[in-house]
Parts: sequence; C-alpha cells; structure tokens
Amino acid sequence: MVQKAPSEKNKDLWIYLIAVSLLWIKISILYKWCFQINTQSFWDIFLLEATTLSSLLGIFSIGFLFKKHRTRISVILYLFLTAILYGNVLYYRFYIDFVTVPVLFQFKNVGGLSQSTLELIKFYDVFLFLDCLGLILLAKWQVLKQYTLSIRKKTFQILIGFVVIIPIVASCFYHSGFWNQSYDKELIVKSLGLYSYHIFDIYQNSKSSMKSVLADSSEVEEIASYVKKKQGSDSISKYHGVASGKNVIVIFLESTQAIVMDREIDGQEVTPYLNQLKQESLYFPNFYHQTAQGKTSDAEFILDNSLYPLSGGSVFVRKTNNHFVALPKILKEHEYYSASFHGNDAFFWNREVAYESFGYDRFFSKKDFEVNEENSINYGLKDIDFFQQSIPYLSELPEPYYAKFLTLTNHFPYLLDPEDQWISEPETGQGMVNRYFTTVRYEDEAIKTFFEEIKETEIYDNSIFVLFGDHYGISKSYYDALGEVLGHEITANDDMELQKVPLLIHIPGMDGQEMMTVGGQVDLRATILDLLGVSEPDGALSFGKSLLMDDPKRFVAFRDGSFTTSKYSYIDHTCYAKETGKKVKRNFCSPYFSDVQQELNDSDKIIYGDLLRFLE
Ligand code: GP9
Ligand code: MN
Repeated sequence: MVQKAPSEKNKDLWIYLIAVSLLWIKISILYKWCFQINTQSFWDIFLLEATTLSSLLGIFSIGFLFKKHRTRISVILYLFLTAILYGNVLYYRFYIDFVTVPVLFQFKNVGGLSQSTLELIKFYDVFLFLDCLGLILLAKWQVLKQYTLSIRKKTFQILIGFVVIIPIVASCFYHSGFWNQSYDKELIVKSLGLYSYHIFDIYQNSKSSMKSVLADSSEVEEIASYVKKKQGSDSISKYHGVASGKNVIVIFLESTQAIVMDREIDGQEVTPYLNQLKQESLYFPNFYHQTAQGKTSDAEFILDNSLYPLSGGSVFVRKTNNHFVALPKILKEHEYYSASFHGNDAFFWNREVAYESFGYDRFFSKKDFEVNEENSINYGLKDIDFFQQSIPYLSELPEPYYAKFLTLTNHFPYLLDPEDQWISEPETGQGMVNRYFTTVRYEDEAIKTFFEEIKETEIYDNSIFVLFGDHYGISKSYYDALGEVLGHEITANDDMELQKVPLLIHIPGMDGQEMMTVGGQVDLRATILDLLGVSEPDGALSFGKSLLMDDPKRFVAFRDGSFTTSKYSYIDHTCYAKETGKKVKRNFCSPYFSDVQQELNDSDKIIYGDLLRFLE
C-alpha cells in the first residue's frame, strides 16, 4: 500500500495518521495516570479507547476539507488539542473533574494564571509537549513528503465515516444511562472519550441557551406548586422573628471544612476562636456545602437565591442578564441596605455585574482598601487587615443592613507569611495539606479580631452573625495526606462527610445550642428570613427550608446528583448507611430520588429559562 510516488495526492496522510496515533497514545497514558476514570470491564476500556481514537480520526480529518495546507492544519489541530488536554490535566489535578466550556470562558474572571494555577503546574509536564515538537519537525521533514499513501478519496471518506460513528454509537448503547445523567462528567468521558465529551458539552450549552427563548410562564406554576408542597403548612419555627429588624452580617469562611472544628494539631487548636464562638451560637454540625465549579461564587449564589448552582461554570459569569429575586432585593422591601466586602478585584467571578443583578447597593472591593505588599498574599488583602479596614465602612452603612464579608487568606495553595503562622503544620508528605491547617488557624484569628473590634461598637447588639464555610478546601486529590491527619483512610462515605462545612449563627444575648438539622447552603436564605420574621415573596421559586424547623423528610442534594439525609447518603449510584459507612440496599435511598432530581432539574429550568422574569 505504501509506495514512493511523485504524486501530490494524499501526501498529507502520513502526518494525519502520525498525529492521530501520537495523541491517542498520549491521552491513553493520561487516562491511566492522571484522570482516574473508573473502567471496570474489558468493554469499558475498549470503548473508551475506541471512542477516543474515533474522535481523533474525525477531528483531524477536518484538514482534508481543505485543498491546501493540510499538514499545517494537522499540526495546528495537534497543538490546540494538546492545549485542551493540558487544561484538563491542570483542572483535574485539583478538582478531580473535567473542564467544561463555561469554565474555559470564565478563565479571565478567575484571575487568569494565578498563583493557584501555577501551583498545579509540575516540571515534568514538559513531557506532555515534547511530542508537539516531534510532530512539527516531522511535518517539516521533506523525506516524508515523498511518500504517499494511495487511497481513493471516496474510500477514505466512507472509512472515516464508519470508524468515527460506529464506536460512538456502540458506546452510547453500552452506556445508555449517560443521556439522563449529563451532570456526571466522568460517565460522559468514559462513554464518548475526552474530545467527544467536549463536543457534547458545547452542544449541551448551546441547547441550554435556547431554553430562555422557549420558556413560558406555565413552567413557573409547576415549580411553585412543588415549592409550596415542600414548605408544607408549618412554615413558622419557634425562632421566627427573634432577630426582627436586626442587621445581618454574613461571614464566608473561605475553603473551611467542618473537620477543622475542635481539631488539634500537635496539641494546638486549629480554630480556638470558632470553637469558643460556637458555644455561644446556634451551631450546625450537619451542614453541607452544595457548590460546584463556581466555588465561592456558587456559595454566594446559593445563599442569595436559594437555588442550586449550575453543573458547569458559574451563574455569576454565565447568567447575570437573568432576572433574580435575590436576598438583597427581598430585604430591600423591608428597608434593608445591602453591601458586600471582599479584598480581591471587583471583576473576579464577575462579582460587580452579578451583584448589580442581585440588588446589592454597594460592593467594597480591593480598590476600596489599602492593599500593599505587606498586607496581602495570594489573591488579595489578608483577612485581619480586611476586617480592620472594613469596620469603619460598616459603621457608615444605613441600618438595618445585610452585609456580606468574603474572607480570602485560607485559599488554595494556602500561603502564609511566617509572622501569620500561629500553629505548627501537621507532617504529612503533602505540603498543601499541611499548610491548610495553618491558614485556617490564621483565618480563625481574623474572625477573633473582627468580633473583638465589633463588640466595641453598637453594631454588635444590633446585629446577627452568620458564619459558614463556602466549600471544601482539601480536594480528593489530597485524600491520602488528609487521611494521615484524620487518622483513617477516606472512604466514599467519609468523602460525603467531608463536604460538611461549619455553620454558626450568633445572636447576641441568645444562648448557644447545637442544632442537629441536616441541611445545606440552599437552606440559608430561608433560615435568615425565618430569624428576621420576613416571609419569602409570594410564589417564590426557591428550594430552601429554614434550618430551624424540624422536617424528617429533609435531604441535601448535590450538583452531581448525590444526596444525603439524616441516615443515608447516596453516592455514585450507591446507597450508604451513614452511621456504619456500609453499603445498604438501594431502597433506603430511593424514596428521595424523584425529589432530588426534580429540584436539580427545576433549578436548572429556572436559571436557563430565566423563569424569575415571569414573577417580576
Ligand atoms: C476570590 C475568592 C476565592 O475572589 O472568591 O475564589 P474561589 O476560588 O474560592 O472561588
Ligand atoms: Mn472560595
């Protein structure tokens, strides 16, 4: 079949085949060593490899649509696909998840190539690019150009058509469930291969953009009736209105997981101040974060809107043109002023735009603070300086107000100046995990500074304080080292428990109490409104239920479709008993399936369909 020929015909086939093979080998190595794709059978592996090869054959064949520059196009495609692959490698290293199109588009909104990204780049990553150099040299090598592969154009087209389509169709039948579980990105990659996953993701995103145009107000009624059923008739707790007319001060504890509470490292408490404050507060040890790819911005979105985050990207970046009935707008009806404080740039997570849509009156961002080399680290102003510089602004706000403080120092990769290190690091082999506990300790000191200063003012008695962790700080990639600190191996059931974040509601003059309610961030807005004695607006589309109310049917749903209740957790299609951590029969979890699905789907409908416009 290979022949030396002067003909120009098909001389680019060599580069095409080399490019496909090289990238296929590279990605297969990464499937094994970087992306931990759960392949359990021969067919899982075979279809993953076959779909990956077929998508590469398909993508590189684009070059043959052109009459000229086919070799050049193959090389450009190779570099582009390698860049996508490397983007996934970096993202996966921290999040154990695959990049989505919205994540790529929001790159500029999350500070671009920050210290956090740099921390994920390893020196050996250079090996992921050596093949690019090899391909460029081969493409320039004149000897190769003398060899042609003789294959008729029609035959080539039919062949490519078959090898591209057959594995993908076969895999779609084999993994038929993935159509209904499009939030399960690992399953889509396993079913379609990495590059077809990205194409599928682009298709899904463009489909969701159409939803807003097609949505109508009848969808609102359906969702509103579900919400009404969930709220039930007993929507008043015994705490209803205890903080009526008070300021609401919410403090976001950056990346703070519940495991830091009451924990000692080398005999020193990690959170001495929070441990003391929780004795004088309503403390919720069974409270979970529900964020997804939008991290802090998701936590803010959930708090203010009582909706679920999107499974790809952040609502702050993707959907700020929507109508929202957010907490600042609800409280404005009760004469509340709303402000957010954060020691990072205003554009980060597109906050300045999102806040406008939510109805905030003022955003104190980096430009409102004095930020210099000494008082900043990582993303911005150190927490202690942040609180100290914020209090004068806070004192000036018209009362009553809803003020939100977003701390920042306890952020991946957990950097600290030596003078801010209050405790020694644990000694695991993973510096990132070791440093985490010291930056949490610094954050705790900042909270102490804040309360000490605020207690000197009248603000303290006129306010209630809600402190909660925005999301996890230690991702699955670091569970081996975290297991060393916790003293046990981390199982799937433990992973669910690691999604717990602290929640403290401090109401001056009220005794502390441990509240065992199993709840999530989606319940925060209802809880705050309950304390203020304010009702949700009529027909509100929100999924939270006040954490101060008993409800045996409570569940906490997560964006990937998993959920937890007081007794059971449903993780990766398996039901676990929380107490023993053991797998149990599916029917213990099944009573919740339909409500969990309904809430996640309805929340998506509200966001993608911009349904709240029908309420205004
Ligand atoms: C940055 C802060 C932290 O402004 O919100 O961002 P995160 O990475 O946690 O979303
Ligand atoms: Mn955060």
